[in-house]
Amino acid sequence: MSEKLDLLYQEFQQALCGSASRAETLDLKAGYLGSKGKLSSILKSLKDMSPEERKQVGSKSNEYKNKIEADISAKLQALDSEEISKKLEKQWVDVTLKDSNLDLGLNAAGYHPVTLVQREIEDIFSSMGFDILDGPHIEDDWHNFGALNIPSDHPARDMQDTLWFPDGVHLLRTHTSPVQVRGMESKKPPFKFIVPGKVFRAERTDASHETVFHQVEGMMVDKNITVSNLIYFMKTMLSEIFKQDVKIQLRPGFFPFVEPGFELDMYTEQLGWLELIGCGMTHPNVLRAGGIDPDKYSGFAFGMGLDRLVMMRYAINDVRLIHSADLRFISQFRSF
Ligand code: FA5
Repeated sequence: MSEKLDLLYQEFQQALCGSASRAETLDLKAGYLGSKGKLSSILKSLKDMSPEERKQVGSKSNEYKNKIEADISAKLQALDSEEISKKLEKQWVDVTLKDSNLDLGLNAAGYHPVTLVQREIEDIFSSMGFDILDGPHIEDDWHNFGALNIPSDHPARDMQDTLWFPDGVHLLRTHTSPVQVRGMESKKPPFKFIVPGKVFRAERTDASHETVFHQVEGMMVDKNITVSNLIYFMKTMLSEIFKQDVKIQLRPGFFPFVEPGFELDMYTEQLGWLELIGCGMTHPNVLRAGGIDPDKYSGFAFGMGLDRLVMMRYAINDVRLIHSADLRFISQFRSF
């Protein structure tokens, strides 16, 4: 029996040598150590042996069992590292390799025109003491509508075609105005801030309408703020951006969160009058929703179409070019 065990181990070693995969190796293990395995059946037959033989065969079988286990795990390790080296051979990357034709966005195209104008606006407003805030793209009903004096049954909700999440509470913000509410929640008056960012509407696109576009919100709250403060900041910003005295007009405009409310249009030779900014004096209900006493403080707010401003600045005649990711378009702004 002792010789039979030696032979069994030799046979195992040969088979292990020929095993080329993890699966084969594990099969082999089962063939020897599994419940119906070759070594296991010898161990099972111990009960029919004489006490002397049982002792001898028992201890030898255990010795081989341990050896087989050790051999198997060494083999599995060897197979693993072989596989890793094979992968490394196939998938190596030369990190020092330079491809002079690689079209890196920054070198080839410069910054996106929206980024360029956004940065200018941020500079202009920070030089006038405004903070720059950010807010989430996924908003809730309260911040996008409720706190802005637009209750759930208000027809003004239909002015902006909203992309809702299935829970009926969350939505992709339709304007940057919810950050007015977040600003009021986090600051104590007096304060003034702007909020540049992306907004989303389920709109049909045309030359001046996109579904994803950019706005810059602004809000100023202090004692005795009036419409003349609003006009001053709007004119200063536009004159800085266009490097000239700009022609603007204010028309009455309805936004539930301001009273009075205005549409501000701007004129250029190429594009004529273009509706650019919604603005007005912050409605007392909105100040209250933000925890501010409207009897003590007043404020103005504005929401500007950044893409439209970019269009005027660079005489771009179709807003859809802005998100086209077309390098022929984007690379024209490299010099700014
Ligand atoms: C608003 O979104 C208000 N939240 C603005 C506001 C803020 C008013 C604070 C008062 C106080 P409106 O839907 O008009 O308003 O959009 C504001 C600006 O975004 C527009 O003047 C226009 O320049 C731009 N805009 C609107 N829809 C689109 C669109 N589909 N594509 C590109 N620009 C757009």
